[in-house]
Amino acid sequence: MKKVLLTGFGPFGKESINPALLVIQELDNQKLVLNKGKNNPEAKIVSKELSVVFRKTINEFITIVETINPDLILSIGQAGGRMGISLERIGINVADADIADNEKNKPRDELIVRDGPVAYFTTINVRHTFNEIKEAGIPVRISNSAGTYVCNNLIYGALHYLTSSEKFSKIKYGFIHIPYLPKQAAEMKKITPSMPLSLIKKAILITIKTNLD
Ligand code: PCA
Repeated sequence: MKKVLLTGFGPFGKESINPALLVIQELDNQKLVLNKGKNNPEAKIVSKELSVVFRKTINEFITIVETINPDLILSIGQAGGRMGISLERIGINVADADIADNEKNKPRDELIVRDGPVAYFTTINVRHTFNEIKEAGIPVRISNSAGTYVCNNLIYGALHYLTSSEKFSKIKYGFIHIPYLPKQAAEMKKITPSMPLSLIKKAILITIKTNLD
């Protein structure tokens, strides 16, 4: 049976929840039937939380990949204020924070990997995934910037590790930024976009099915 690793971040900044963590917890241990007509589950989800801490998140990621050896990896993070599901296309070699991470690091204009390439593309099929999620009636965009905070740190660090690894270079890696939940948005003074967990969950399952072959 194929293994899908989902990673998600916990709360950070002023937030007390992170929908990324809630959704991966709901999906943990779920089994998937990939092709209609077959009854046996062919993939299993394993979910792991990563720290909202620069560098540490990459080291945790590497340890988890080496333990689990998954076929596909999707990392999930919150992008509060975005209108829908964001399929991230790229991670850049920049760590530049406007708010401190959960261990009070606040890098400014730093490289993630000295002498590393400027950027890495995520390795899931972003366009095909976009089409499938849209087809299911869920608001989705392809995003060309995951920012320069901890999520981008993970994307760049994960892809730098995977692409230069002999053992893991074939593992596909994707990153999905998700909006606030309605209950988070309801607390805000300004009307703010949000998406229910059920739709976020559906978009993640579509992404998995689209990219596992
Ligand atoms: N979102 C932040 C870090 C953790 C998360 O869920 C980001 O977009 O960088």
